[in-house]
Amino acid sequence: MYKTIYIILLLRIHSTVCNNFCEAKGEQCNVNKHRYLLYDVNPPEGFNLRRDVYMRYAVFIHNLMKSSIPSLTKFKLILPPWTNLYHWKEQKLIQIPWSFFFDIDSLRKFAPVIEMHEFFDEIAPKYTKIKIDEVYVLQHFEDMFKTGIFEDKMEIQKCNKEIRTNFYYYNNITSDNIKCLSFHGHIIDLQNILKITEARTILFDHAEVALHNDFGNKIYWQARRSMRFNKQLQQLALQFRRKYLNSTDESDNTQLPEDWRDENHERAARGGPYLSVHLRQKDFIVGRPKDVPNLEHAVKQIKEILHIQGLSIVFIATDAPIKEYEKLKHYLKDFFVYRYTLDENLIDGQLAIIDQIICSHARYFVGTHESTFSFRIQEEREIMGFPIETTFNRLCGSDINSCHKPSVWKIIY
Ligand SMILES: Nc1nc2c(ncn2[C@@H]2O[C@H](COP(=O)(O)OP(=O)(O)O)[C@@H](O)[C@H]2O)c(=O)[nH]1
Ligand SMILES: *[C@@H]1O[C@H](CO)[C@@H](O)[C@H](O)[C@H]1NC(C)=O
Ligand SMILES: *[C@@H]1O[C@H](CO)[C@@H](O)[C@H](O)[C@H]1NC(C)=O
Ligand SMILES: [Mg+2]
Repeated sequence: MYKTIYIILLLRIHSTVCNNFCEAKGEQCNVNKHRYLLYDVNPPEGFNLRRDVYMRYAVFIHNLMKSSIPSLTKFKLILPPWTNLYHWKEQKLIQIPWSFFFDIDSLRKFAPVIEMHEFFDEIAPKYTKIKIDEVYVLQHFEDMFKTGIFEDKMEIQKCNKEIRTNFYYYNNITSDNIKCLSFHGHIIDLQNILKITEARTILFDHAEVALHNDFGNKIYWQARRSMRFNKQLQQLALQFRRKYLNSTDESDNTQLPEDWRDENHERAARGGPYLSVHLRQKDFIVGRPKDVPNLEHAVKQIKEILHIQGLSIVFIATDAPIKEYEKLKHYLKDFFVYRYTLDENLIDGQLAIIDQIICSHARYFVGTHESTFSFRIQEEREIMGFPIETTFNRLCGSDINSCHKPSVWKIIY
């Protein structure tokens, strides 16, 4: 009996040593070894578009798991750390893990994802440099824009601009093999790359160039539903709802099961007795006055909605400076106006998520035209099962005549 345990232990130790050895040498010694898919997104893109890009790659990997080609089923997806986002105040080049925002266990129920630090632990002994086997920087075909003829294809080509793969600003990750991949098409086409290589680590940069395969279908919504927020942020949002908005999941009928896979199709959410507004300002107000209201115009519309909906409480999520918010609150002094107060312990991205959670639980939501921040709130409300007409609404800009309601993307199970 002791002998057996001893042998098992020996085997264990041996296999770890072997793994480390192989990994350091980049050799193949264990047939079941994992492969790793990394991706990154064009630096100027914001948080909520990045969430959409994640979904494309999560669905991609989810489908690869079902592949009949064994080498394609071995991939894990590395969650790209959040660095230096344009909208965030902290401009330090730090790498923030996904667990700050999302519930990683929940993501894993959809696709085999790991955080960067887990990748480090799995792939290399500490304090060594990691060389990514193959890097593909996706780019658009320049000639397609010239000819106006768009067809699905991909090809290794000269790089359009100077390549700026930054490896998430880690100075211990490099690659000797960086190519530009002109690409037009859907993400499934990237399988062709994975099929013809034995590379163990592959990075797609400017990953947003590859489009969704199945936008809006059942698998898409599974991926979306798996993106539950970090539990601490959910808790903070709940406390705020209880304290200021008379809103609880029981009274609002917004309870969800612990596991997103147990969610049902019922459309029975009521929401807390408040209006929620996502008023995107900053870069949006400069670029698109026809579609995005200024403060005064927003106030007028908010009053109207409160009146029609018979509500007296309004929750405001906005990226406007605090002074602007104070002005807005003043204009709305006949109502109860709230925003989530800044919390020193949280970073900008976390505050933004709390804003999104509170907005999604309102009886009625109105967002900003073409803001991905608003889109993500709408999806959250679809998951909870709100009536369509309480979700797909937007504030109008100066061009009232062409202010159409947002597209309705209904949840599919
Ligand atoms: N806290 C908070 N942050 C916001 C709000 N609106 C925008 N932001 C910030 O600005 C960023 C907007 O970028 P993005 O996520 O790309 O959404 P989009 O540009 O509106 O499509 C968000 O990620 C937030 O960091 C808001 O209502 N509340
Ligand atoms: C690479 O650097 C990061 C940040 O400095 C560190 O956390 C990580 O452990 C390093 N990876 C390896 C394999 O040494
Ligand atoms: C809070 O909500 C409950 C049920 O939704 C309602 O009965 C109660 O009157 C509300 N309280 C206030 C202060 O609005
Ligand atoms: Mg943006």
